[in-house]
Amino acid sequence: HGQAQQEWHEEYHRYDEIYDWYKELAEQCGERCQFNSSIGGSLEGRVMPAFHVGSPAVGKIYFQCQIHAREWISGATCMYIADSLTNNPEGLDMISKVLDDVEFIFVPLVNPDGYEYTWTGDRLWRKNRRENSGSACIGVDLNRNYNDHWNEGGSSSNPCSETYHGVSAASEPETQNTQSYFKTNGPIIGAIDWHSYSQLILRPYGWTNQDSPDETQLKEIGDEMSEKIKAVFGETYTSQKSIGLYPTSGTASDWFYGEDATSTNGAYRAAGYTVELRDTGSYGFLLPPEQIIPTGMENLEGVLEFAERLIAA
Ligand code: ING
Ligand code: ZN
Repeated sequence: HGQAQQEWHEEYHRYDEIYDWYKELAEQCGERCQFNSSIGGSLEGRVMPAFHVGSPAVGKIYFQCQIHAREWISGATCMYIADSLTNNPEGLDMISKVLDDVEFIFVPLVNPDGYEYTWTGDRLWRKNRRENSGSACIGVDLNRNYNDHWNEGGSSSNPCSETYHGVSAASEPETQNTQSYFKTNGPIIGAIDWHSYSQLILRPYGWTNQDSPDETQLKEIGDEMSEKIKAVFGETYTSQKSIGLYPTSGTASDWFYGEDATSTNGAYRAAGYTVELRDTGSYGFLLPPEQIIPTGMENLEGVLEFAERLIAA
């Protein structure tokens, strides 16, 4: 371990390699970890794995990664965080304590078809690879396809749009697989959908300007994560309400949170966030691999703060 893992986090990797990496991480970890080889298949038939580490004495925290194909730092950061939690290379007390209370669930490859396409076709592809009937344009934006206020603004009904919301709520297998895995593993106390770029910590809601019923607490958690992240290398991740960036609906993080008894997430009011990773625009989606480890290091501190706040809540 050690050196080999360090090198792993100095490059981006293909779908197959990432799948195998999580499988091995779980194998060498033993009974504290679990590898689920498939939570379901993508449109093109690629399996979507899940990785678990820790014990759920207090609760479960769910992370999903790479929902947007071109945001490579999302998947890379999830691997850095999964590795650090599992192997705790610095022997941090904080990590072993958190793992006694919390089970972390990673769905590392939410959009496997789109991700592979960024390696083989178009590096800046965002959506999945749905062939839309009646249109020559490909793809549904999975982060407008969740079953929470679907098609209520900030998404598009044009299949050619980057924010095309699909034919119906949760029409896409990748959306269905993540929704059902989240519910099967419920109740989830907190969840983060990892994106790039802009360095933001976004809390509910995206679909309305109203504060969520948990605004005070969710703001506090976001603000604290932002501080912890800044303390590592001085990077600013702005903590704000999601709609403050722009209105959206049908997003994963609003669905994680839900908002009332009619919510479909089966885990009423999980603390749901979207984190936008590095950078603020110099490289954008094309973040150099040298920034994987620093991005991972600062966000590991954010994650530990997130977990501790939720444990204390
Ligand atoms: N940005 C997110 C997007 O899906 C977002 C921002 C997510 C806003 C969730 C509100 C809620 O548009 C990127 N870069 O994908
Ligand atoms: Zn994104």
